Amino acid sequence: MKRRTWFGLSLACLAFAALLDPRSAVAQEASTQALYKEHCASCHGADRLGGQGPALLPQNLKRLRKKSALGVIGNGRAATQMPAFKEVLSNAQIAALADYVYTPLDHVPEWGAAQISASHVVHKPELVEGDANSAKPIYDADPLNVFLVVEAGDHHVTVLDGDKFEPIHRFKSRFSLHGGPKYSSDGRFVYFASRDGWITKFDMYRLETVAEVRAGINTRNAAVSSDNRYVIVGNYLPHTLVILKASDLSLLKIIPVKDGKGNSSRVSAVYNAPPRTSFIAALKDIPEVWEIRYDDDPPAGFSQPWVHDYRKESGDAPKSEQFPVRRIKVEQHLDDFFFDQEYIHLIGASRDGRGQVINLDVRRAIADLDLEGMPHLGSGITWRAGETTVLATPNLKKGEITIIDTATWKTIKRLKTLGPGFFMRSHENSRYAWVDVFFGPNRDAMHVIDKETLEIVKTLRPEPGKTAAHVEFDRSGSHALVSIWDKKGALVIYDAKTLKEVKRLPMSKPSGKYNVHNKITFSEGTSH
Ligand code: DHE
Repeated sequence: MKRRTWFGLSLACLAFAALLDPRSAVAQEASTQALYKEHCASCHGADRLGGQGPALLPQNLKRLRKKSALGVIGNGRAATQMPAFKEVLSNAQIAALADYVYTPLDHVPEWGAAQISASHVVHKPELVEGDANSAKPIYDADPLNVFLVVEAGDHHVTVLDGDKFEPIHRFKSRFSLHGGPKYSSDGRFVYFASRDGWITKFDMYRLETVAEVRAGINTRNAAVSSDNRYVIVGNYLPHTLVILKASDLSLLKIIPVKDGKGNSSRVSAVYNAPPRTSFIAALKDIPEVWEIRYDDDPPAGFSQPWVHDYRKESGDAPKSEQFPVRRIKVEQHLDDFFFDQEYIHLIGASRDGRGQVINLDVRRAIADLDLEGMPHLGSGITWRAGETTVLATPNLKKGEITIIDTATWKTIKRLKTLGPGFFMRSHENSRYAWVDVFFGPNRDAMHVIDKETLEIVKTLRPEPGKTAAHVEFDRSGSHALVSIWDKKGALVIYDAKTLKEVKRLPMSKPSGKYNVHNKITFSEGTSH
């Protein structure tokens, strides 16, 4: 008995000494790495950059709380390949793995031409340019009134007939799509971006995935040129803009995002600006906006200054450089931004709520905006109100919609809402604008605003207790589709005039929905 006590004590002392020994932390890390190698690496990549499963880096896991990550490792993830580990691993091992995947890498991983090209797959070579046999869709519905609905709950996309509100097709997407899918100008093809950097080209007529490529490790969004020749991808990790050939997604150019002094930056977002035949990118860590021209000949009135500016700023750039970059210095880093319909003004805000209007032609700020909280300008919309055009933006921190007169850039109304909102929508043919109350106790509410009186005329609660979010109108503006943002969620379709529900389709956390016509015509009521 006595011997056993001594033995127990010695073990306890040894364990305590091990805790104090700095080498034990090293041993702990090595054993966690070994666990990762044994159980996770085959799907998530030996370097945590992702593979068949998503990347396991803090930047990519931002949307997943650590507590939920413990649950996913223990219980697996329904409708995916992710198995449950609670029978195989102890709670301490699961916690160690969760800590490990939330630890930043000690170096910025490389994701250059070799990695991008190695990830590139053309699934349907015969569809790369669109095939002659399928000038029409394989389904019987108006291809311009089709919606894509991204179902974030189980990482699928539904193709929805926008006249009958019936699903035509449903397919598995890459893990965690984010941002709006971007259509080619005729609506035949669509390009999705996932947070892990996968770009997928999908044929809307044949309902097939054409090609895929991983353009970054942590991606913000993608845009497609109006001439359908290029796709540009803005990345957080690494600090690059990547230009792909739109037909087959092969790599054309990587633009390192750096200022003249060698400081690099994440890309806040990149958009196509049709009248300018250029892409516009805002940067998160350098106070600059970049305009990247994609046409072969400089637009009239633009050519000489453009070439001159570019060559002056980037030194030895050859004259024939494709995709020249023109830099616009701004006063603050831009997190979130929006354009007027003419793409002359960029209306941007930093996360601390400072807003400014930048004239892209004269290349400087021309007005400050009177904004508060954290305006979500990326979700802003414009409409004609009386003699002027107004810009309205929801706010991620305050229960208000800020309405700004774009003639004077003055705030003309702060409309109180039941809480901070995320997305706002309207349509040229509708007298109403819809905005969600995404955060707080009233997250199940959806406000409907009269665009003339600038007052809330109705507050809908499509499913009490569940978040109602993100609206998109059909082609004619006669119906508005609302998401119930829940794994056991739904798409609720409203008559846009009577504001009465007409149909409800069960769906798995339908996050965003995107109408082909409204997107390709750059409708003023929707995101671009
Ligand atoms: Fe988004 C679009 C940035 C968090 C759902 N979001 C965008 C776009 C940007 C952006 C720049 C426009 C891209 C495009 O369409 O080309 N989003 C950000 C953020 O900075 C933020 C606040 C933090 C982050 O983690 O990146 C953020 N976004 C979210 C979410 O938490 C949401 C609600 C759920 C999710 O999927 O992650 C979300 N974002 C969306 C959706 C769109 C979007 C559904 C497309 C809106 C549209 O109608 O076009």
